Amino acid sequence: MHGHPCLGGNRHKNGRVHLAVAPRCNISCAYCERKHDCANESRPGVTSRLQTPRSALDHLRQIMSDKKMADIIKVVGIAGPGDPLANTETFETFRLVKEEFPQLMLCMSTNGLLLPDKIDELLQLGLHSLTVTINTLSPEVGSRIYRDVTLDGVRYQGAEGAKLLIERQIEGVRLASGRGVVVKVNTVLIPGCNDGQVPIVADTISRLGAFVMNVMPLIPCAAFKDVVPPAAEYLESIRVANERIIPQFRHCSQCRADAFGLIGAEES
Ligand code: CLF
Ligand code: SF4
Repeated sequence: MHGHPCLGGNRHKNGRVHLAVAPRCNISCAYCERKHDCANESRPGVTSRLQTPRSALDHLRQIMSDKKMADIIKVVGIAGPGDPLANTETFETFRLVKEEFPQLMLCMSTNGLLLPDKIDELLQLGLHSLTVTINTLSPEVGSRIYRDVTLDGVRYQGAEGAKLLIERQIEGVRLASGRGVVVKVNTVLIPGCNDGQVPIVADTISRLGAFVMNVMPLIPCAAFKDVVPPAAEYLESIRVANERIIPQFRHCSQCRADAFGLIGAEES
């Protein structure tokens, strides 16, 4: 995918910069501790230094002034520490980056709640690729994963909140894929909670036009701190079982919201 390290480009050669400009979130996942990076795309347990859009641009300039890094970096991603779409700074940052570094692909990771409302703006900014974290399509299962969901100033809880989130995630993936954005779906595998949901999510996102699925192991945290994370063999068996439905991504390193360089050779 034109050098995108998470979407089939050579990840030993091509890298990304994450700009940590998005602190706020509009949902509450049971595996998230808000003082950490978004667990849907970034590794919890490390607190990022927040950047303003201007300081993020300065940071990117500094990285790109290094000849070696400038050759490596192909993608600028916003992946937290909260949900990018819940922060106006995300849009301002993309605008600044696109103006100065038009050759870099813009990428974003979101819980999807605001995606149907924001897709036009993202397309205008030239968004190339998008990750949406979808852990379940069942409001009942979702009520165990999402403690609350806030939309237009109203807080929804339990299955009602989960249903609202799921409907908007599906609509967002449909709209984005249909309009040419490369969509990856992350599913956090939470043993004993959403195992049975993975093939249902895989089937639905495949029909909606998603490009690849990334089944990620739960990192036990917050309300799920005592859940035993999936063993590597179990995770691999889930990926193999769903590979027939949609391609599976296997090289995710659950990056920090401020990581840069080659994936797996972390700098931040
Ligand atoms: Fe960043 Fe994510 Fe874009 Fe990649 S990361 S916003 S799609 S540029 Fe990649 Fe990192 Fe895994 Fe994400 S290895 S956590 S999948
Ligand atoms: Fe935390 Fe990310 Fe979930 Fe928001 S979407 S609650 S930041 S894990």
